[in-house]
Amino acid sequence: MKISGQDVLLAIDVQNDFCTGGALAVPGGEKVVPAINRIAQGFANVVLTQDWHPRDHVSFAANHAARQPFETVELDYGTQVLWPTHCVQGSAGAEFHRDLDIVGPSLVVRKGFRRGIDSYSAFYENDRKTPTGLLGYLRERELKTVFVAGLALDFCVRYSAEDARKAGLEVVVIEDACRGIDLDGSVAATHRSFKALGIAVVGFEALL
Ligand code: VGL
Ligand code: ZN
Repeated sequence: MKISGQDVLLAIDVQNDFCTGGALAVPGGEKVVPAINRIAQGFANVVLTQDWHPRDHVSFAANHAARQPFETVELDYGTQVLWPTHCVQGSAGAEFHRDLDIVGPSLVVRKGFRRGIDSYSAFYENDRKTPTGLLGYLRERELKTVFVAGLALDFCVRYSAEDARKAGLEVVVIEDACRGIDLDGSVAATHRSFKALGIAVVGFEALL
């Protein structure tokens, strides 16, 4: 697979809190870092996302009376998983993993920064309609194929890949440059969804 100037690498939430020792550690999360570093060298266009929550964020179990992490609540925009407090704005947990080595031009999209709404996708908040602006950025730059990697496969990678595909972009998920949380079969559901939507899944060596 040859990478062109119309391709963009979208590296999702490669942050300390999603790596071993972090507040919402994804098993093996840090293992995506060397793969993403390698792949990124081949791209002229890279977009990073950064989960970026205020401390009183609605997605944190600690902000709901008598609720535990990984339970769900019904909010005005739909069902929301309650998470351990993670990626608090300005905290060490919200920083990119120290070994993430993206050089050259790149755009950072911060998401989940409004207290009352979560944002898994790089494109839309969890009401599924408030845009982050990334789609406009890709369109204006005439970027047509989005290669997605990062954390977590079954949440922010999944939602980002699905939204890109639904917007008419070609989407390739780099499976071994992702790791999943896997709540109630969410990794298997993610693979079924990718198949149904025509989202390609490859290993990172296919891009070298
Ligand atoms: C994520 C849960 C909560 C993710 C972010 O990056 O997949 N998951 N916030
Ligand atoms: Zn989050």
